[in-house]
Amino acid sequence: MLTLYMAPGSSSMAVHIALHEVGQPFELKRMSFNKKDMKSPEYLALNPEGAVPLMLIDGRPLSQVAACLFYLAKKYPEAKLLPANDPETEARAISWMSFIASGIHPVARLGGEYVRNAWTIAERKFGDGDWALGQYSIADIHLFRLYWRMVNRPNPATGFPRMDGLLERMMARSAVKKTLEAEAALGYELPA
Ligand SMILES: N[C@@H](CCC(=O)N[C@@H](CS)C(=O)NCC(=O)O)C(=O)O
Repeated sequence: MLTLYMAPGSSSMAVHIALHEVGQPFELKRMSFNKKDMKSPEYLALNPEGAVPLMLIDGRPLSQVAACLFYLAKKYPEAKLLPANDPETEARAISWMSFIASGIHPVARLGGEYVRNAWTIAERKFGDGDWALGQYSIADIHLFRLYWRMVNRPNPATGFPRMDGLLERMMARSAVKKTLEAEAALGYELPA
């Protein structure tokens, strides 16, 4: 059984999308920033990082967006979230997800030039294709979540046509629609 500890609109949204993509049954545990759920002793015992996402795989905790996405893509190859048996493409997925986690996510709240620089790098790295790795993958899911969040903040940075194209292609996917509907119904409670 798969269980996702999540807060609507936050980093956990990427894992929520991937869970819909793989089509496996899962349950959600809704966490609240306002109630400081991620810092409760019970949760810290499960995830000492004090953050979402956390996925339980038959009760065993797995943290970090990149790790959860990688697990789902490898465990359920029929969902085609990573090309099978291709070490170079897998490495490119890790390159993207490492950059997203270390180069885009940490600057998201700083705004201004920090955000603009991060998305300028992403725009260049993305190239002219439809998807980060040439075909749809977990890298697109991870990238989409951050870009979706950025464009939904007040005064978003603009001028990233490749990221706008990715946003549009992602919003057309049924897994993304289901995730956005479910998370909106739970209610957003995001930090500034
Ligand atoms: N590098 C982590 C980042 C996770 C993270 O920062 N999660 C935020 C939500 S976007 C969180 O849960 N913060 C806890 C808090 O603010 O109390 C990942 O990729 O999973």
